[in-house]
Amino acid sequence: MGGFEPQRVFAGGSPAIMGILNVTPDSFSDGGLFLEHQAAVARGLEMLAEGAVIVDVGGESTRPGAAPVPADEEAARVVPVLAALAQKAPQAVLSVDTSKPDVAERALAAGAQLVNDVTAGGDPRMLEVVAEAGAGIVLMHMRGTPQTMQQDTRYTHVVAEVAEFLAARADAALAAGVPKERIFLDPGIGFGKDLEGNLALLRALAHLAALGFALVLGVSRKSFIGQLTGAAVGERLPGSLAALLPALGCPQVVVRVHDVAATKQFLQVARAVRAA
Ligand code: HH2
Repeated sequence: MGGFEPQRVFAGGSPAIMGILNVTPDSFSDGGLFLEHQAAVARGLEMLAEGAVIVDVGGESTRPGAAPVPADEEAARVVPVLAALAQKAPQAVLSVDTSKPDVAERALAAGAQLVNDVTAGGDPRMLEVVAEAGAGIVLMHMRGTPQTMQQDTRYTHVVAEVAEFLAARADAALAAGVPKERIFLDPGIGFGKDLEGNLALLRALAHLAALGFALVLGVSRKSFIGQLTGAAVGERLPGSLAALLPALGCPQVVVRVHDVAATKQFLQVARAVRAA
């Protein structure tokens, strides 16, 4: 279970695309869960066809102030979707967006190969679960929890603090037995940062890449784009693409996005121009 082949992620070059699949049902009706499942699997397959290399399946929202979801409920949302995608798209790299080791364990058994943990192994058992399964892990920087993270967004040196945190968490993952090529670092854009902090981290992406690990970058539709432009969530695609520019200068980056087809086209053209 869970064997992660890191070379598959960048086989098509960098940046590689991780498509976001949130299975967080807010609307229930008769048969709603089944429809939700079908729709989620269909969207996952669609993102793979559009050019995603990884599909990141999440069952708990990490929006500022979002309520926590019990492990059994979170697993019940993501495990059947991962199992169906593993069966229908064996070439895909499947990721589970969770910070709970129990959920990660069940997701890895169902066919996920990567754990996207926004708490960077905050629960120490997470790193053991990942090492044991031969899986990969995304270690993201966040200050506090989704409930508290926007209460204090002041840093003395945001880039240095985030880099120091990520280096320490990478050391913890290495010590737990996760090999270096299976570790991804993520500055956690929007997780306990204000506009200035988010922009400083984007500008310093190459500095974070210099830590020597592959990166994940999540900017898609985030509120800093709304702060800069006034655009509503559904209208932030152009800003989301612009925010990916720093990723083009780094050797190995995965970009986590909602709009896979548009991102693919943007990256194809941007990479061709850089290579010309
Ligand atoms: N952002 C979100 C969730 N998970 N994981 C990583 N590694 N990096 C990110 O930047 C990141 C993440 C928030 O975005 P979204 O999935 O759209 O929303 P929600 O968590 O509310 O479902």
